[in-house]
Amino acid sequence: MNTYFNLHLLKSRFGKILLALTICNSVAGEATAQSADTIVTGNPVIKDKYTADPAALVVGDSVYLYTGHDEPPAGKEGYVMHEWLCYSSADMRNREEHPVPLRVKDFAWAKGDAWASQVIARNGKYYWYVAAEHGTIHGKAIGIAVADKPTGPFKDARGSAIITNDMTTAATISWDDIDPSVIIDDDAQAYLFWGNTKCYYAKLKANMIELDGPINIIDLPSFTEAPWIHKRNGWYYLSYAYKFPEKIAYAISRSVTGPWQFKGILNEVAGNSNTNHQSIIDFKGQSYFIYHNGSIPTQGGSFRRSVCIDNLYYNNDGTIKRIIMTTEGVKANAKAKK
Ligand code: FUB
Repeated sequence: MNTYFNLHLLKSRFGKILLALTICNSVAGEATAQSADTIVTGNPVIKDKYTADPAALVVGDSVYLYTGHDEPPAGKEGYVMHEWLCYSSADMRNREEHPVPLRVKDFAWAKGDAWASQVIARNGKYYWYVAAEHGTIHGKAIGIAVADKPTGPFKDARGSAIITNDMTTAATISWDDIDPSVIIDDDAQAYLFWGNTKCYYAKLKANMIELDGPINIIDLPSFTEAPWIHKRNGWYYLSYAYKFPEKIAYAISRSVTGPWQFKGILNEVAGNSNTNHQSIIDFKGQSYFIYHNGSIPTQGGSFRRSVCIDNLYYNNDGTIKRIIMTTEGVKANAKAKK
């Protein structure tokens, strides 16, 4: 069987570039073609910008998708990231982009690098935990912005970073304080997870912008970065980027503070990208795995990444089936309001 790809760039009468990708399968000389629509709105889900480090938040009937924005100039290989982006979707397949709600320059203490982030809601406010390069304390740091709406506008909630590199000495690298992920447990205690090479966590005060205890370390096999903490049916899930190039692995526990049982690989190396950075949510009866790869032709790659969405399925015992990364992406959620 020969598989080949026809790429058509069509310019609509509204001036938008529409990428119509038709996959044709040739079996014994007979060609069949998938619907172009299936591919146009499939993976990657954002085609007009390079997006990375997805973090999704369910708010009522919508999912807000926050991403980083890869903007390296032609010829440069390295992370060039100045801002975070925000999209919303009612059905996980179609989405709208909102005006840029947060830039790294909105944090006076930061000097660059709008790296991975997560937004979480509490008491009618939206707290955006971000990683950025600190301006005066060597290394990466974690800051928090706050807004009254999921689309912003967001502003620095503290005027300083909550985590700086001098607060974590277990790793000698300067970029171990990245990739924040936050959970509010059933007893209302919030926890911040983060890390690179070491996975850290600490309690947060109810105001969501101050630590409420010591910084702890979780021992996870081949932990690289990108912890994502979520809870479902009595199990806590700590998924993370595993080894390098990154796969995504996960551990489960009956308590947010562990002990954690390693459950193996969840997602394989993503196409054309050495990072994979996942977000996991449930929305209207379906579970989703949101991640990035480097699949936009022809410049896509490890520093020009693209967010993708595929289905995630749990087993009856709470473990998760291996993710199948697809070109088609997810169907429109049938339970979403029209
Ligand atoms: O986007 C910059 C960094 O690359 C993130 O903080 C990591 O998770 C990796 O995706």
